[in-house]
Order: sequence, then C-alpha cells, then structure tokens
Amino acid sequence: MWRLSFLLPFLTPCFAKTITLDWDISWVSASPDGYTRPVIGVNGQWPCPGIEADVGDTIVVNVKNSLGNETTGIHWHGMYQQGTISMDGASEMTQCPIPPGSTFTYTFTAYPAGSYWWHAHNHGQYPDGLRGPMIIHDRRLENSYEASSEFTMTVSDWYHDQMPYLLHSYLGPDNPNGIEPIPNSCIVNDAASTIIPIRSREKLLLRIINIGALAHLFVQFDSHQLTVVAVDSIPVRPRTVDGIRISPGQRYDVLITGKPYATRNYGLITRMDTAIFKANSSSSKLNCNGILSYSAKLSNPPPLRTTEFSLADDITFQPTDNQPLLEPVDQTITYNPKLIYYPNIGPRIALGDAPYHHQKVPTLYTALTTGTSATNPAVYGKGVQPTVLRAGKVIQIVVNNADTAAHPMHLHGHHFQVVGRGSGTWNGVVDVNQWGGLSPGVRRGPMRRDTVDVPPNGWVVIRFKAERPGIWLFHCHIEFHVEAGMTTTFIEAPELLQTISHPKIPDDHIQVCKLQNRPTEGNCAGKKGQDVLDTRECEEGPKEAGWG
Ligand SMILES: *[C@@H]1O[C@H](CO)[C@@H](O)[C@H](O)[C@H]1NC(C)=O
Ligand SMILES: *[C@@H]1O[C@H](CO)[C@@H](O)[C@H](O)[C@H]1NC(C)=O
Ligand SMILES: [Cu+2]
Repeated sequence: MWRLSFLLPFLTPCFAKTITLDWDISWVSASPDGYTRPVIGVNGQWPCPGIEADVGDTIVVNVKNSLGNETTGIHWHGMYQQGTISMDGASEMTQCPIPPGSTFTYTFTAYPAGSYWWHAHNHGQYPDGLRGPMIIHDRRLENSYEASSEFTMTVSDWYHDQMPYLLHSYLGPDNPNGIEPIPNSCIVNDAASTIIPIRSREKLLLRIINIGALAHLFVQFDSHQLTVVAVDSIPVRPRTVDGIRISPGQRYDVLITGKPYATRNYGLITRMDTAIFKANSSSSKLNCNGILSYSAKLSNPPPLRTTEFSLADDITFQPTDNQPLLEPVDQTITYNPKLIYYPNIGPRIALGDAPYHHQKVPTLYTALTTGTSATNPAVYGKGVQPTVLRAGKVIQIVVNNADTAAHPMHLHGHHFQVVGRGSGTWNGVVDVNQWGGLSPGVRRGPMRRDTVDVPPNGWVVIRFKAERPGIWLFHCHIEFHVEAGMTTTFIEAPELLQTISHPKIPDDHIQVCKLQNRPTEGNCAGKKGQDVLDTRECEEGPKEAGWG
C-alpha cells in the first residue's frame, strides 16, 4: 500500500505545469492593525504572496535571504513531499537554516489538493509575518461544489513586538509558569478588516486558514450559515454550521449561499478565544471584522459584536472517502506533555521525555548517511526525541494534555485519523464504542486532518499508516510552544528513504550547511563509520533563550 502512495506524485497528468517563484525575503514596514512595525515580507511586499497551483503541478520557489540579521527556512504545511522530503522546509530537521545572503531552492509536487499555507519553520519566525495561503486546486472536486466564486480568508492573532523579543521573555527565567504573551490584536487577510464579495443566490467557496501564532479564533457571519466541505483539505460530507473555531495551522473550506434579495451587506466576526490566554487580555483587541458584500452601493453594517458562538465539534465531520478506521494498531506512542522550569534558564515544554533540541546534523541527513544504523533512534540524538516508524505499520498516538489550554498538534506530511477525544487521561480502552468524544460515524471512517486540538485537561487519540518515508515532525502549532521544545521527530521508514524514496540532497542545500561549518553526514554530532553510535557531542537539554 505504501508503494502506491509513494508513487502517486509521479503519476501526475501530462498537462501538469511548473510554477516558478523568485522570493527575496527582507524586512519591510507594515501596519495591519494601525500600529506600524517591521515585518518580514517577500520581494519588498507585505502581506506575503499566496501560492496557487493545480494538483500535480511542480512548485519551484527560489528563496534569497535578504534579512541581514536572521536565518530562515520555509515549510509547505500539509504537502506530502514524497520523493522530496528535503523540501519540507523544517529548519534543523530537513535542512540547515538559510543564513543571511544565501539562496536556496525548494522544488516539490503540489499534492494533495486543498487549502494549505506556507510559513517560516525557523526559530519562531513566522509570526513576524513570513507566511501566506497556499491553494492546491482540484477542479473536479471544486466543480462538484457548484460554487461560482471563491475567496481565501486568513485569520491570525497579531503582536506589536517582534518574535525574538517575545521569545526571549517567554523562554526566560522570569517566566516560571510559561505564560504566553497575549497578542495585541486580531487580523484578517493581514488587515484589520476584509471585504468578501458575494452575489445573490450564488454559492461562494470560502477557504478559512488560521496562520496565527497562539490564538484559536471563532469565525461567524451575520445571518449566513457555513456549509463545511473540507477540514484541513480532507473533503467531508457537507454539514451546515453557524460558526467555526479554528486553531493555528487549521483550515476549513466552507460554502456560503448568497441571499436571494439582499438589501444590505452583512458583517462577519473573527474573535480570539480567550480560553487559551493565561495572562490578562483586557488590553488586547480580541475582534476583527469583515463585510460580506453584495454590492458596494448597499450599506455596510457596524462591526459585529458577538461573544457567544455556536460551534460544531470537528470530530463529528465525516470524510467523503469513508476511509475505514485503521486497525489493528502496530505501535502506540503516548505523550504526556509537561511544562518544566529550569532555574536560570526558563520554562520549556517536553512532549516526549525532554524538550526538543536540534542537532549539528539535520535529522534527515543523519537518516540518509548512517546506513543500517538509521533504524537505531540513538543515532539521531535524544535531543530530537526520535521515534523510528517501520514501513506500513499502523501507528497510534495518544496525547494526554494536563495544561489548562488546548494544544493544536500538527503532524508533518500526513493526514491522521482522529479516533477519539475526551477529558481527563485516556483510559486505554480500545473498544471504539466506548471511547469518549467518539463520533457515531467512526465505523464508517473517522475524521481526518493534519492539525488537531487536544482539549485542556483532556486527551486525543490519532492513527495513521507509516507509508510515507520521511523525517516528520509532530509538534504543537502554537509557535511559542514549538520554541519551548514541544516537538518530537518521527523517522518514518528510513531504510526506504535511503534507497528508493529520496534523490540526492541538492548542492545548494549542502552549501548552506557548509557556510555554517555544519556537517551534513553522520549521526547527530557528525560521527560516522565505527563512531556512528558515539553521541557524546550531540546536543541535549535546554539552553538560554537566544535572540533568534
Ligand atoms: C533585524 O532587523 C530588523 C529590521 O531592521 C529589526 O527590526 C529587528 O529588530 C532585527 N532583529 C534582531 C534580532 O536584531
Ligand atoms: C486586567 O487588567 C486590567 C487593566 O489593564 C484591570 O482593570 C483588570 O482588573 C485586570 N483583570 C484581571 C482579571 O486581573
Ligand atoms: Cu501547545
């Protein structure tokens, strides 16, 4: 089965095209919510460009880092990257960070279809603005929606301070309880407000993407319901809801039907969910607004002020392909994330045994150059919290969350089945009929997505098949938690990675490591041959928070 999905990107139709983008990444000034600050833009512009492609196209992005004072690296959230794992863009895991002045090319297949986004995956950088939507069209699927127009709406929290400063204080010794900084405001399409055009009677396909750092957001429209048709790009049986709650990293594709006779325009509200905030948010602008506009000639309503939202539980959506529950489970991995305070250093979060710590050699390069030792987790270094997954196995992951706030957990390169969710700690019961939070449709096929909320004081159980050779991160999508170490690494089918499923690492990728005097072969510390199991020089344990 893994062989088939491994081959899929190469079975692209002959009309697939190549989209080449040249991105010069630099600091620019912007004021999305009225406050002017430096942000990271592309080709002198901010908001950054979105990417649009048809499924099967080849996307080539030539990146030049002109930031001067920060490294960078770009991740294409949700792409399967089969045969191109070195293009996943996770700095320190699938590449070295791109230093200032360097260039670096990403080439990958636009697969699978749906609403995605791209963002820096480099030392907490994307909340400074380096992110944008990425839409992979499947025209046949989209035609089935009978929508006559489409619109992409990104939603996000927003900070006036820059991430290196925010991280320095969040990760510093004066923050023993790991209290996350509160966003100053909410923005929509990187602005204080957005206008979504709609015509009477038409169906509009709206793609909602949370590109933020911390906040979960409610989205609701005045007098218009939302018919959800895809969840993190997985098509689901259409279901009409009043509103959604969307976590960082998540996407919802919804249909909105225009009223037959509109005599005015309608408002929409996006509001940050304060449940995730541990500090006082009274000075934060929680709402941002927009207009569903039938005509510029009609009057616009005042901003919506909704504070009560009626929400659908995402676990109850049913994928249209009815992919059956993956059974039996071959390997269960249980995570009990915990906050650890290191005196004189600061708070960190361990998802596995200890907070994540990157190594001298990017984990992918270790997997490709350590021969038969690549199936031994030790060669990667304890710091990256490695788990080796064997090809074709059904993997079950349990996350028990003792925190008072939800964690949106993201797995690179996969959509996983969300088979159960509940409060407290999972009791290990495998009778699907008794699992808390289980959708009645689970027998027909559980909901799948790539970023799932683990509720406060609660648990989630997910499953996927290890059929995509690669180095895949499993991490919380709250960017502060990523930097606190809430990440683990799956080494999926390394023996296949070395043989059939990965071409040579491109020279420009090797070059950026060389520029930083970093080895590109061997174990976590660059040791090879007889010394491949010598991990004494590998990185472990928290260090002082840097400045980016
Ligand atoms: C990097 O340069 C930008 C633009 O001048 C500045 O706003 C930012 O604070 C600098 N970052 C660091 C970490 O010094
Ligand atoms: C939050 O801060 C405001 C002032 O900024 C204060 O009036 C309010 O009492 C604080 N709320 C709590 C719960 O501490
Ligand atoms: Cu988190």
